[in-house]
Amino acid sequence: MGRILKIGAAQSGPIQKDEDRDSAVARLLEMMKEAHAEGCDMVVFTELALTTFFPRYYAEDRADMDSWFETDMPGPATRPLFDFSKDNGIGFTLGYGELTPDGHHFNTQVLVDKNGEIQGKYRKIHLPGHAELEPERSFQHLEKRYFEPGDLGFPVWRTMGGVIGMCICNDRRWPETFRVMGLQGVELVALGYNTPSSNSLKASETKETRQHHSRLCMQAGAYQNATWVVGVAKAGDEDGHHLFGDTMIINPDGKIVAEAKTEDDELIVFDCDLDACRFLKESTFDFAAHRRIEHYGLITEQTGAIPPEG
Ligand code: CDV
Repeated sequence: MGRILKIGAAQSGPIQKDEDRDSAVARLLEMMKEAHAEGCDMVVFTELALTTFFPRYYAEDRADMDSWFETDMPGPATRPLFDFSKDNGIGFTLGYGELTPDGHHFNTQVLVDKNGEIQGKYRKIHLPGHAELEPERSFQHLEKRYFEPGDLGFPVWRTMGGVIGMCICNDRRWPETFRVMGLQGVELVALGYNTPSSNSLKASETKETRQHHSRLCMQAGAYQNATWVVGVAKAGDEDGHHLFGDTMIINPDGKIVAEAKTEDDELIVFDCDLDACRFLKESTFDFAAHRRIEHYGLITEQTGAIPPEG
Protein backbone atom coordinates (compact mmCIF):
# COMPACT_ATOMS: atom_id res chain seq x y z
CA MET A 1 0.00 0.00 0.00
CA GLY A 2 1.64 3.25 -1.11
CA ARG A 3 0.79 6.88 -0.51
CA ILE A 4 -2.69 7.01 -1.96
CA LEU A 5 -4.20 10.34 -2.95
CA LYS A 6 -7.75 9.64 -4.06
CA ILE A 7 -8.47 12.10 -6.84
CA GLY A 8 -11.79 13.21 -8.26
CA ALA A 9 -11.44 14.69 -11.74
CA ALA A 10 -14.56 16.83 -12.09
CA GLN A 11 -15.33 17.57 -15.71
CA SER A 12 -17.71 20.47 -16.35
CA GLY A 13 -20.33 20.27 -19.03
CA PRO A 14 -20.97 23.43 -21.03
CA ILE A 15 -21.61 26.73 -19.25
CA GLN A 16 -23.68 29.05 -21.40
CA LYS A 17 -23.11 32.80 -21.58
CA ASP A 18 -26.04 33.69 -19.36
CA GLU A 19 -25.37 31.10 -16.64
CA ASP A 20 -24.43 32.95 -13.47
CA ARG A 21 -21.68 32.15 -10.96
CA ASP A 22 -24.13 30.82 -8.38
CA SER A 23 -25.41 28.23 -10.82
CA ALA A 24 -21.91 27.23 -11.97
CA VAL A 25 -20.71 26.91 -8.37
CA ALA A 26 -23.78 24.84 -7.44
CA ARG A 27 -22.82 22.40 -10.20
CA LEU A 28 -19.22 22.23 -8.97
CA LEU A 29 -20.41 21.74 -5.41
CA GLU A 30 -22.58 18.79 -6.48
CA MET A 31 -19.50 17.09 -7.90
CA MET A 32 -17.50 17.94 -4.79
CA LYS A 33 -20.17 16.30 -2.64
CA GLU A 34 -20.07 13.23 -4.87
CA ALA A 35 -16.27 13.15 -4.59
CA HIS A 36 -16.49 13.41 -0.81
CA ALA A 37 -19.03 10.55 -0.72
CA GLU A 38 -16.54 8.46 -2.70
CA GLY A 39 -13.76 9.26 -0.22
CA CYS A 40 -11.71 11.59 -2.42
CA ASP A 41 -8.87 13.59 -0.91
CA MET A 42 -8.93 16.21 -3.63
CA VAL A 43 -11.08 17.34 -6.55
CA VAL A 44 -9.63 18.88 -9.71
CA PHE A 45 -11.90 21.35 -11.52
CA THR A 46 -11.36 22.79 -14.97
CA GLU A 47 -9.92 25.99 -16.45
CA LEU A 48 -12.22 29.05 -16.12
CA ALA A 49 -14.66 26.81 -14.26
CA LEU A 50 -17.05 29.59 -13.24
CA THR A 51 -18.03 30.96 -16.64
CA THR A 52 -18.41 30.18 -20.29
CA PHE A 53 -15.13 30.21 -22.25
CA PHE A 54 -15.34 33.98 -22.77
CA PRO A 55 -12.10 34.48 -24.80
CA ARG A 56 -14.12 33.46 -27.86
CA TYR A 57 -15.91 36.84 -27.66
CA TYR A 58 -14.37 40.09 -28.91
CA ALA A 59 -14.69 43.39 -27.07
CA GLU A 60 -13.02 46.50 -28.47
CA ASP A 61 -12.71 47.87 -24.94
CA ARG A 62 -11.26 45.04 -22.93
CA ALA A 63 -12.65 46.56 -19.72
CA ASP A 64 -16.03 45.41 -21.03
CA MET A 65 -14.85 41.87 -20.27
CA ASP A 66 -14.08 42.50 -16.60
CA SER A 67 -17.39 40.97 -15.56
CA TRP A 68 -15.94 37.54 -16.45
CA PHE A 69 -13.20 37.96 -13.82
CA GLU A 70 -13.08 37.43 -10.04
CA THR A 71 -11.66 40.17 -7.83
CA ASP A 72 -11.71 37.98 -4.71
CA MET A 73 -10.98 34.30 -4.13
CA PRO A 74 -12.91 33.11 -2.33
CA GLY A 75 -15.60 35.64 -3.15
CA PRO A 76 -19.27 35.52 -2.22
CA ALA A 77 -20.13 33.13 -5.07
CA THR A 78 -17.24 30.71 -4.57
CA ARG A 79 -17.31 30.68 -0.76
CA PRO A 80 -19.52 27.50 -0.64
CA LEU A 81 -16.69 25.47 -2.25
CA PHE A 82 -14.21 26.62 0.40
CA ASP A 83 -16.70 26.02 3.22
CA PHE A 84 -17.41 22.49 1.99
CA SER A 85 -13.69 21.82 1.72
CA LYS A 86 -13.07 22.92 5.30
CA ASP A 87 -16.12 21.24 6.79
CA ASN A 88 -15.46 17.92 5.07
CA GLY A 89 -11.68 17.74 4.77
CA ILE A 90 -11.39 17.68 0.99
CA GLY A 91 -8.95 19.67 -1.13
CA PHE A 92 -9.55 21.07 -4.60
CA THR A 93 -8.12 23.06 -7.49
CA LEU A 94 -10.19 25.71 -9.26
CA GLY A 95 -9.59 27.68 -12.46
CA TYR A 96 -10.95 31.22 -12.88
CA GLY A 97 -10.24 34.61 -14.44
CA GLU A 98 -8.35 36.71 -11.89
CA LEU A 99 -8.51 40.52 -11.79
CA THR A 100 -5.95 41.78 -9.27
CA PRO A 101 -6.43 44.90 -7.10
CA ASP A 102 -3.86 46.73 -9.26
CA GLY A 103 -5.71 45.87 -12.48
CA HIS A 104 -3.87 42.83 -13.88
CA HIS A 105 -5.74 40.01 -15.58
CA PHE A 106 -4.64 36.39 -15.35
CA ASN A 107 -5.99 32.96 -16.25
CA THR A 108 -5.52 31.46 -12.79
CA GLN A 109 -5.88 28.22 -10.84
CA VAL A 110 -5.70 27.86 -7.06
CA LEU A 111 -4.77 24.81 -4.99
CA VAL A 112 -6.88 24.57 -1.85
CA ASP A 113 -5.95 22.21 0.99
CA LYS A 114 -8.27 20.09 3.14
CA ASN A 115 -8.80 23.03 5.52
CA GLY A 116 -10.28 25.19 2.79
CA GLU A 117 -7.11 27.29 2.69
CA ILE A 118 -5.41 28.40 -0.53
CA GLN A 119 -1.98 26.72 -0.53
CA GLY A 120 -0.90 27.70 -4.00
CA LYS A 121 -1.71 29.80 -7.01
CA TYR A 122 -0.69 29.30 -10.64
CA ARG A 123 -1.20 31.85 -13.43
CA LYS A 124 -1.29 30.44 -16.99
CA ILE A 125 1.99 31.07 -18.77
CA HIS A 126 1.42 29.80 -22.32
CA LEU A 127 -1.48 31.89 -23.62
CA PRO A 128 -2.74 30.66 -27.00
CA GLY A 129 -4.59 32.62 -29.64
CA HIS A 130 -4.28 36.28 -30.59
CA ALA A 131 -4.75 39.79 -29.24
CA GLU A 132 -6.66 41.43 -32.10
CA LEU A 133 -9.85 40.48 -33.97
CA GLU A 134 -8.91 38.06 -36.77
CA PRO A 135 -11.97 37.73 -39.05
CA GLU A 136 -10.30 35.06 -41.20
CA ARG A 137 -10.69 32.62 -38.30
CA SER A 138 -13.88 30.58 -38.02
CA PHE A 139 -14.02 31.70 -34.37
CA GLN A 140 -11.93 33.90 -32.11
CA HIS A 141 -9.56 32.84 -29.33
CA LEU A 142 -8.58 36.08 -27.62
CA GLU A 143 -6.62 34.89 -24.60
CA LYS A 144 -3.69 37.09 -25.60
CA ARG A 145 -6.06 40.10 -25.50
CA TYR A 146 -7.66 39.46 -22.15
CA PHE A 147 -4.88 37.89 -20.07
CA GLU A 148 -1.27 38.66 -19.26
CA PRO A 149 1.20 35.76 -19.20
CA GLY A 150 1.47 34.31 -15.72
CA ASP A 151 4.16 35.77 -13.47
CA LEU A 152 4.53 33.03 -10.89
CA GLY A 153 6.51 30.37 -12.78
CA PHE A 154 5.62 26.70 -12.31
CA PRO A 155 5.85 26.14 -8.55
CA VAL A 156 4.93 22.91 -6.77
CA TRP A 157 3.62 22.54 -3.24
CA ARG A 158 4.13 19.89 -0.58
CA THR A 159 0.58 19.37 0.58
CA MET A 160 -1.97 16.59 1.16
CA GLY A 161 0.83 14.06 1.52
CA GLY A 162 2.44 14.70 -1.87
CA VAL A 163 4.16 17.18 -4.15
CA ILE A 164 1.51 18.85 -6.28
CA GLY A 165 1.87 21.19 -9.25
CA MET A 166 -0.53 22.91 -11.61
CA CYS A 167 -0.74 24.10 -15.18
CA ILE A 168 -3.57 25.25 -17.44
CA CYS A 169 -4.73 24.04 -20.85
CA ASN A 170 -2.27 25.20 -23.54
CA ASP A 171 0.58 24.76 -21.03
CA ARG A 172 0.21 21.00 -21.49
CA ARG A 173 1.50 21.24 -25.06
CA TRP A 174 4.91 22.50 -23.89
CA PRO A 175 7.32 19.94 -22.45
CA GLU A 176 9.03 22.72 -20.50
CA THR A 177 5.90 23.03 -18.35
CA PHE A 178 6.15 19.50 -17.03
CA ARG A 179 9.95 19.44 -16.89
CA VAL A 180 10.16 22.52 -14.66
CA MET A 181 7.76 20.83 -12.26
CA GLY A 182 9.56 17.50 -12.71
CA LEU A 183 12.77 19.20 -11.58
CA GLN A 184 10.98 20.02 -8.32
CA GLY A 185 9.95 16.41 -7.81
CA VAL A 186 6.33 16.82 -8.78
CA GLU A 187 4.12 13.77 -8.13
CA LEU A 188 0.77 15.02 -9.41
CA VAL A 189 -0.06 17.77 -11.89
CA ALA A 190 -3.59 19.21 -11.75
CA LEU A 191 -4.50 20.60 -15.16
CA GLY A 192 -7.74 22.21 -16.28
CA TYR A 193 -8.58 22.90 -19.92
CA ASN A 194 -11.10 24.22 -22.46
CA THR A 195 -10.14 22.92 -25.89
CA PRO A 196 -12.29 23.60 -28.95
CA SER A 197 -13.02 20.53 -31.09
CA SER A 198 -12.05 22.36 -34.26
CA ASN A 199 -9.13 24.49 -35.40
CA SER A 200 -10.17 28.05 -36.30
CA LEU A 201 -7.54 28.18 -39.08
CA LYS A 202 -7.60 24.59 -40.37
CA ALA A 203 -11.08 23.19 -40.99
CA SER A 204 -9.71 19.79 -42.02
CA GLU A 205 -8.29 19.07 -38.57
CA THR A 206 -10.64 16.59 -36.90
CA LYS A 207 -11.79 16.42 -33.31
CA GLU A 208 -10.06 13.02 -33.07
CA THR A 209 -6.75 14.55 -34.14
CA ARG A 210 -7.13 17.27 -31.54
CA GLN A 211 -7.97 14.73 -28.85
CA HIS A 212 -4.89 12.78 -29.93
CA HIS A 213 -2.72 15.90 -29.51
CA SER A 214 -4.12 16.48 -26.04
CA ARG A 215 -3.56 12.92 -24.85
CA LEU A 216 -0.13 12.73 -26.42
CA CYS A 217 1.06 15.79 -24.51
CA MET A 218 -0.39 14.77 -21.17
CA GLN A 219 0.78 11.17 -21.41
CA ALA A 220 4.28 12.24 -22.44
CA GLY A 221 4.42 14.84 -19.66
CA ALA A 222 3.43 12.20 -17.12
CA TYR A 223 5.90 9.53 -18.28
CA GLN A 224 8.88 11.81 -18.93
CA ASN A 225 8.58 13.29 -15.45
CA ALA A 226 7.28 10.20 -13.65
CA THR A 227 4.22 11.98 -12.33
CA TRP A 228 0.46 11.58 -12.22
CA VAL A 229 -1.39 14.00 -14.50
CA VAL A 230 -5.04 14.84 -13.94
CA GLY A 231 -6.43 16.55 -17.03
CA VAL A 232 -9.90 18.02 -16.52
CA ALA A 233 -11.93 19.51 -19.33
CA LYS A 234 -14.88 21.72 -19.89
CA ALA A 235 -16.86 19.77 -22.47
CA GLY A 236 -19.76 20.07 -24.85
CA ASP A 237 -21.46 22.81 -26.82
CA GLU A 238 -21.14 26.39 -25.57
CA ASP A 239 -23.06 28.83 -27.73
CA GLY A 240 -22.45 26.72 -30.85
CA HIS A 241 -18.78 26.13 -30.01
CA HIS A 242 -17.89 22.55 -29.17
CA LEU A 243 -15.24 21.63 -26.57
CA PHE A 244 -14.03 18.05 -26.82
CA GLY A 245 -13.86 17.04 -23.16
CA ASP A 246 -11.75 13.91 -22.68
CA THR A 247 -11.12 14.38 -18.96
CA MET A 248 -8.61 11.77 -17.83
CA ILE A 249 -6.24 10.58 -15.13
CA ILE A 250 -2.81 9.42 -16.31
CA ASN A 251 -0.32 7.41 -14.26
CA PRO A 252 3.47 7.91 -14.12
CA ASP A 253 3.94 5.31 -16.87
CA GLY A 254 1.93 7.62 -19.10
CA LYS A 255 -1.08 5.28 -19.17
CA ILE A 256 -4.65 6.51 -18.99
CA VAL A 257 -6.23 4.86 -15.96
CA ALA A 258 -9.60 6.64 -15.89
CA GLU A 259 -11.48 8.75 -18.43
CA ALA A 260 -14.80 10.54 -18.75
CA LYS A 261 -17.51 9.03 -20.92
CA THR A 262 -19.77 12.04 -21.37
CA GLU A 263 -19.68 15.72 -22.30
CA ASP A 264 -21.56 16.72 -19.16
CA ASP A 265 -20.67 17.38 -15.54
CA GLU A 266 -19.00 14.09 -14.69
CA LEU A 267 -16.75 12.94 -11.89
CA ILE A 268 -14.13 10.25 -12.42
CA VAL A 269 -12.25 8.89 -9.43
CA PHE A 270 -8.94 7.09 -9.05
CA ASP A 271 -6.64 6.08 -6.20
CA CYS A 272 -3.38 7.73 -7.27
CA ASP A 273 -0.45 6.03 -5.54
CA LEU A 274 2.18 8.74 -5.29
CA ASP A 275 4.84 6.15 -4.50
CA ALA A 276 4.30 4.80 -8.02
CA CYS A 277 6.30 7.85 -9.19
CA ARG A 278 9.38 6.62 -7.43
CA PHE A 279 10.63 3.84 -9.74
CA LEU A 280 10.97 5.98 -12.86
CA LYS A 281 12.22 8.97 -10.86
CA GLU A 282 15.02 6.75 -9.54
CA SER A 283 15.85 4.93 -12.80
CA THR A 284 15.16 6.07 -16.38
CA PHE A 285 14.30 9.60 -15.24
CA ASP A 286 16.81 9.99 -12.46
CA PHE A 287 17.48 13.53 -13.62
CA ALA A 288 20.62 14.01 -11.53
CA ALA A 289 22.19 10.94 -13.12
CA HIS A 290 21.17 11.36 -16.74
CA ARG A 291 20.35 14.94 -17.77
CA ARG A 292 22.98 16.76 -19.85
CA ILE A 293 22.21 20.40 -19.19
CA GLU A 294 25.40 21.53 -20.95
CA HIS A 295 23.53 20.80 -24.19
CA TYR A 296 20.18 22.37 -23.32
CA GLY A 297 21.18 26.05 -23.41
CA LEU A 298 19.07 26.91 -26.48
CA ILE A 299 15.92 26.11 -24.55
CA THR A 300 16.30 29.21 -22.40
CA GLU A 301 18.43 31.34 -24.73
CA GLN A 302 16.12 31.29 -27.75
CA THR A 303 12.34 31.46 -28.23
CA GLY A 304 11.71 30.77 -31.93
CA ALA A 305 13.28 28.12 -34.17
CA ILE A 306 16.26 29.22 -36.31
CA PRO A 307 16.99 26.59 -39.01
CA PRO A 308 20.48 26.48 -40.55
CA GLU A 309 20.98 28.76 -43.59
CA GLY A 310 20.89 27.42 -47.13
N1 CDV B 1 -7.81 27.20 -23.40
C1 CDV B 1 -6.75 26.86 -24.18
O1 CDV B 1 -5.60 27.14 -23.86
N2 CDV B 1 -7.05 26.25 -25.36
C2 CDV B 1 -6.05 25.88 -26.32
C3 CDV B 1 -6.63 25.88 -27.71
C4 CDV B 1 -6.79 27.24 -28.23
C5 CDV B 1 -5.78 25.12 -28.69
C6 CDV B 1 -5.44 24.52 -26.03
O2 CDV B 1 -4.21 24.42 -26.12
O3 CDV B 1 -6.16 23.57 -25.80
